[in-house]
Amino acid sequence: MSVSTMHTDDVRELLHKVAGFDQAEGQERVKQILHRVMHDLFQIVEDFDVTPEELWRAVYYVGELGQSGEAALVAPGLGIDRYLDIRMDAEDEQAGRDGGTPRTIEGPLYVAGAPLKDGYDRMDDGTDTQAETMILSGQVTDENGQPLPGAVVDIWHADSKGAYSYFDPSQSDYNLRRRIRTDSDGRYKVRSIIPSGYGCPPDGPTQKLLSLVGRHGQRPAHIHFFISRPGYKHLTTQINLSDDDYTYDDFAFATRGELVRDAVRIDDPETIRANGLEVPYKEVRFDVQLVATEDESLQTRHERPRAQEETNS
Ligand code: MBD
Ligand code: FE
Repeated sequence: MSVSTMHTDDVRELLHKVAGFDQAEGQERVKQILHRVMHDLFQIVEDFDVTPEELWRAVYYVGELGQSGEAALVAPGLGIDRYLDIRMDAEDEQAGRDGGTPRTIEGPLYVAGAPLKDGYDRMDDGTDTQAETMILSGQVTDENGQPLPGAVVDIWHADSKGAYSYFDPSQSDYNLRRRIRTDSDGRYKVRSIIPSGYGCPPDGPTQKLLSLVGRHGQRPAHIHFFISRPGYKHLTTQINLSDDDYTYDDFAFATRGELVRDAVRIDDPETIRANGLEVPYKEVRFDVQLVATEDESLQTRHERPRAQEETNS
């Protein structure tokens, strides 16, 4: 049965009151956006003849999503994070501050306040015996290739099971999370382990929705970065390792061609010893170019809820 009620006075008045348009209190911007959201939701119900059963299932899905703590996980799966990047890229281009290393999404698994070291540190606590050793290094420069000393490279990644410390309480505090201040030559270096890709919890609401549209919930092996220095645009990015089944098939849409890196196996005994290691390891290089800006609001990461980060909102 298909009926048309969107243009009736009843629905118009209902939406007007739902959005608080008849109230003096409240925020105008919220009213306008909520009005549009509810109007468009009702329009979808009309256009697709959504049944009460379907609509209630969706309402309870939202509840389930909140209870599971997966709201910020389904978001990248629905392209929200990628869409915001597309917008910020377009804004940068319009303002003439594009260029430098490309941004890509932050994801929901950052933890603020990782140990801060000069030039080098080891990121893993040595307990992940499945994992291959990784030496990750690079140089931070401006767009002309001038080295940038004193930049903070904030790095986080998963273990060999694809799990992140803090969210995986079995890992030690700040395992696989470090901040490295670049040396006088703009360089940073860490010893860590090669991460595995991430998979959404198979029984959670995110995977449930993805499966309903025939999608998987896998990310390739990747390493996250925040890179900042006064006078330069804050950069949120990641590298995705090549040779992963999902390198170009990421459920979170974070892969960008310029951000794919090989993990190169090093088994030459002299090189191994020169790096203070005893066994073969994999080397990953990631050089970063920052874009200069005088706008201080662009020099720090934008606000969002983050673990262990104080927010004012
Ligand atoms: C991750 O590790 C991640 O980076 C994103 C974007 C989503 C889920 C898990
Ligand atoms: Fe991640």
